[in-house]
Amino acid sequence: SRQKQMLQEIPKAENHIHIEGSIPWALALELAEKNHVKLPVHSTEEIAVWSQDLISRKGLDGFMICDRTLNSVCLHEEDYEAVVLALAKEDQRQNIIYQELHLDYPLNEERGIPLKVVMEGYRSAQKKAKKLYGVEIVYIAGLDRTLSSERCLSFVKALRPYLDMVAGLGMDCEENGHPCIKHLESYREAKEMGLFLTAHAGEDGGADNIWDALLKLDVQRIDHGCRAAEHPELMEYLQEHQILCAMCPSGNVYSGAAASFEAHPLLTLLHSGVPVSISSDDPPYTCSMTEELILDAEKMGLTEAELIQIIRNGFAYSISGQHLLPQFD
Ligand code: ES4
Ligand code: ZN
Repeated sequence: SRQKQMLQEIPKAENHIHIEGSIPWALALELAEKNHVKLPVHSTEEIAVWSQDLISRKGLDGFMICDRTLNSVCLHEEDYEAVVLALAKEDQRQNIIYQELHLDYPLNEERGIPLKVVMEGYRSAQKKAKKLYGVEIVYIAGLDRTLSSERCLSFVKALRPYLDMVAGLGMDCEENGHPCIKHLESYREAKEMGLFLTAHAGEDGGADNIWDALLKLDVQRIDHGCRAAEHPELMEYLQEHQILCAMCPSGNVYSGAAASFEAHPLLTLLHSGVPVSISSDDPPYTCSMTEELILDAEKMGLTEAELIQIIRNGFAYSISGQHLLPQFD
């Protein structure tokens, strides 16, 4: 239809996607073979069945098992580069011209991979993505919130040599039992380093966790923020302070954070004046950003004006993509 074509062709900015959760399945299998890494799955068909089962039974924790398992195929600098370049090539196909990628180094650290290996691979891909595909990639360092505050803080400190490529700090992985406040020190340090601050909150956890992220960690953005829709005061704060909620409806439905697309809180937030944008989170498990927009438009009944507003927000509230707005308009 005409609307589908518009969503396909319009320049887009994606604010919320995780590298480790976005490794194309065929590439993951290829890297597993090259690096002699044993996986519990051996074909894209098996990965589809295995991941759907985990996510439907365990929600967000199931997503994280998939992320951690498939990411284990990355061992060398060129593997990390290949993953991000594959994402950038796909961006070009969808006309995503600017993308903010969460990189969760700690998922690699667990397997003994040095920070330098991961970061140099990602740095090289960032440069090539611009040259080869015209895609501007901005990295957000993600804290695996399940790790100790000490380990997260030392990760933040270790980012100093990479401030030319990393623009923000985020916090992700399993939310239940790991409130934002646990990583207050990391956020203090990151703020001092001049990093943009965001955190996943209000997906698995409650509104209190969103308040803590805003008032104690001083974040400039909330990833997801679903639970805010149940609290008028919180929505008013987000509206007043123009805090973007970078939402991923498919991910929320699959993880159980939202009961259905129809019951997803995005429209409530949008109608309360909260800036929201739409992203894919982990596209192999959810869908591409373009498919996400098409699906949400259909299921939530988003108008064309609302869709344009949401897509525009991706640039307007981005870390450093505001200069691309004229290209969008
Ligand atoms: C993630 Cl909280 C969350 N959701 C989906 N994918 C992820 N990767 C890392 N954290
Ligand atoms: Zn996420």
